[in-house]
Amino acid sequence: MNGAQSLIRTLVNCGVDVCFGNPGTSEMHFVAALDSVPEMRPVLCLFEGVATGAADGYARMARKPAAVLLHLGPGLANGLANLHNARRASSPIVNVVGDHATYHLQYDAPLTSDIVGFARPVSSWVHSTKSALTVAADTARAVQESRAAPGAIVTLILPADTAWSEAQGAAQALPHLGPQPVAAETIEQVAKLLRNGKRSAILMRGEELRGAGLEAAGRVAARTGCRLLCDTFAPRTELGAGRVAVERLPYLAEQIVQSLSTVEQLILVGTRPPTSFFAYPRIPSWCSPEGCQFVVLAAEHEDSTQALEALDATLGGGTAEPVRVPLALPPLPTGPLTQLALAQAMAHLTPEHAILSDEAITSGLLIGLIMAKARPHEHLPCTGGAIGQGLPVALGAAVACPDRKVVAIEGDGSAAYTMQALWTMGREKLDVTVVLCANRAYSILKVELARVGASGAGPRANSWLDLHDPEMNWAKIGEGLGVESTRATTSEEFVAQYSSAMKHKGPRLIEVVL
Ligand SMILES: Cc1ncc(C[n+]2csc(CCOP(=O)(O)OP(=O)(O)O)c2C)c(N)n1
Repeated sequence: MNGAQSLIRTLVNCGVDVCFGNPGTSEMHFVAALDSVPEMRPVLCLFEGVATGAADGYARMARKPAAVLLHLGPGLANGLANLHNARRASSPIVNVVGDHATYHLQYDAPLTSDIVGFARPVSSWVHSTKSALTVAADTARAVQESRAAPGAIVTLILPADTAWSEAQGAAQALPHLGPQPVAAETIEQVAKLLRNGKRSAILMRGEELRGAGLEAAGRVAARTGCRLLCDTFAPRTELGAGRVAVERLPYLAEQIVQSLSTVEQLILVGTRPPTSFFAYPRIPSWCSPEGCQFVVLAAEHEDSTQALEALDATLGGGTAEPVRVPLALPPLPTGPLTQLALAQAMAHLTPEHAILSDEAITSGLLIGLIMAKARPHEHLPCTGGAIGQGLPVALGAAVACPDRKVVAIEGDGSAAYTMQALWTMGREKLDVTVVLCANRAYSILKVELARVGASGAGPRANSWLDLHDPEMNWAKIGEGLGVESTRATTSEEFVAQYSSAMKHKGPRLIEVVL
């Protein structure tokens, strides 16, 4: 067994059996080893930002890491923006970065770079393997670090000679470092606060926004009258009819300020007090009211579901019926294909348990509101503000959940960053429907231009925010990358194309001309 085989076998032993990647010469032994470890599923991506974003989507849905194979420093650098997003999502990812052979580095060959320097800001753990003999142990440690609560990116650098030299077999998984329980005194303290008559809200972001955690939060709210809030870009939320009602914080700072204006106590679960996404002249960055008291019920590495369940029990146990989201399916639209019509059609037609990768930016504002009362589904937003993650996240989610329909709702500007994801969706025959909102503009930046108070913008400035000349033909781009693609210009066309996509399995793209 060589080092590359030892690496892949150890990954599989540790439960990591999907690898998104894009290889080069220094990773050829890794590539060759794929045939000797058939349990590992290799998913080829044509750009590293697709591979890292796919690993993020995979981790958010599978709740375990995928591996990512990257080609030296430049390959890693191409993947950094989506690693940044993944870090903000606390997604576990095992990055394997090939490097020159240890003895070759001294010659400063063209691809030599500071890999550790590229990796450090996005990784909780970086390690460069020194010998094939330690590959197995290093790999098991890497997986353990990435899975440590709440989940993190680790980077394992693998010089080519450690991949091709003789190794000492594979390692087994190390113990899982799960979330820490929250201390009983903390639960008592929060329970006391919730009984003191002040206006309280619980702000959530992580695991507790699903399943038992969400139910417990719903009961706590029903018992105490506190509000339930979640971060604007919480990595994975259960939405739709029947779910415990949670208010999503709005995007704009002044709207957050308005929403929180009456809150006297903010109880934080795996998150921090909300702030403005950007700084703007004359708009506050800090969005909580003056004098608001903050209490941490569970930090990110702690067990938020256990904390909410314990809080519920401390507050009284027994039954309390949470407020739930009612089902409100809008009618199917007819006529012009507006943002409202798009939202109504999607809410009407999207099946139960769908996964929605949301990077529609301005075209998605109504979709968020209207889908929230549609059939139960899960929502994956862009967590770190670096656009170009929606298509890769959809790809990774589809690999993690082959039995569920994945819908990626995309702005055309955002989709252009990582459109190569379409090719992998086609190659892997993934059940993803891409709704491509072609408004031919960076519309949000037109809003931001005004909000930041930038003056003097004329035709040249505005042309930087406009994508009309030339127009990207997304139906042809999708087709060219191996995905069945159509274009919708009216509500009737969109309804026909989207309902067909919802009924059939496999990759589809619908270019929505807005
Ligand atoms: C990596 C990265 N580069 C640039 C930006 C700045 N940016 C934010 S939104 C946006 C345009 C989005 O356009 P589109 O997806 O078409 O959505 P629209 O604004 O038209 O609704 C840009 C360029 C960013 N957020 N991330």
